[in-house]
Amino acid sequence: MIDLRSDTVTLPTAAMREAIARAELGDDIYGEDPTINRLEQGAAAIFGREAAIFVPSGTMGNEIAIKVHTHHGQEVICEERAHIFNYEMAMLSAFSGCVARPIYGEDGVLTWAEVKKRIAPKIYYRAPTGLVSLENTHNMAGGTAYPPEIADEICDGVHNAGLPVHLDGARIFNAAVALGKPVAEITRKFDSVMFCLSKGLGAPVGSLLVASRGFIDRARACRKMLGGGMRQAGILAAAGLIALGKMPGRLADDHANARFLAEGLARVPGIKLDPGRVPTNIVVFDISGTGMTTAELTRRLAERNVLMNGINPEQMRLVTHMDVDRAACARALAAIQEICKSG
Ligand code: TLP
Repeated sequence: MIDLRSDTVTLPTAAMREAIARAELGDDIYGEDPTINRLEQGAAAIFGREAAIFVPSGTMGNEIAIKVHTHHGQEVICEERAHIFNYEMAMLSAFSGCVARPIYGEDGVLTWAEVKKRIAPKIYYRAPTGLVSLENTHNMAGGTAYPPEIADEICDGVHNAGLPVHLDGARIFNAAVALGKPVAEITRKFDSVMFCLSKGLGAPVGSLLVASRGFIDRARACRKMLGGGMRQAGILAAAGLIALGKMPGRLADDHANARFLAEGLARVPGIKLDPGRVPTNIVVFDISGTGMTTAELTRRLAERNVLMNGINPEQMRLVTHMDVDRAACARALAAIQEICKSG
């Protein structure tokens, strides 16, 4: 199987499995798991922050951040294809009591000019804005990376309006590689950053939320509310330490493979995409011109041992990662070419 459904499907490396077996453990609810403590301190240092907290998933990291930043009855500004709005089970309402104020951004990238217009005026009959949340890279817009000056300008503007900014940086290391800048630099103006170890970095489980010490103390209580307090989870953090320390360096290979696939797909009749707009490891492409729905293409690809998903009836998404090499990408491309040729 060539599995291009997501970079979440990666399996732990041999080094990760070995580290899991040897991990020093303790009860993290008492703050006594040395491996988790090392991971949290390491993450905080890499991002130039005071503190970090290990959470089971990116979803939990984002939702804890929203909870800490907001009050019930507020609005959260985000891009309309954002993960927090579309794929987190309406938790920003269910858990934090907020509503989303979604805005469309070209390539998923918002600008201060657009955000500024949507910050609620301070009038007693308008729900106040509580938070602005950005996503970098933007998953469903095709793995796009925020130009740092645009993200910085949004952060400055939002802060001047007296509000915080959260970053869903599930794939922030992909953005850093694409931009050629360290994660600390491209995230420095955000009040909180969530990033995932379990995507391109290849760990089996886990994400981190980094922020100020006071914020992380409050996040720890919210994590417990959600049942996310884990005990000897150092076995997960051990793999996470390898993901954080060793894996960012290989993401450029995934980006090159995604670009290779995008260039090939752009030549298939009926498929629409601009390969120049594929900066990282995600390719979103329109197949409406092939006469197939994404459900049909997904099924026919699976018959050829290639897995990828539709994000709606017209758009497919594929994601490259460490468990698909260039040869596997070439085979996946050939399968699509064959299906589209045979009609
Ligand atoms: N994304 C998954 C699916 O949920 C769509 C994927 O396959 O890409 N933020 C972003 C930007 C994400 O892409 C994801 C996962 C998350 C948050 C949530 O992370 P997890 O799956 O660990 O809860």
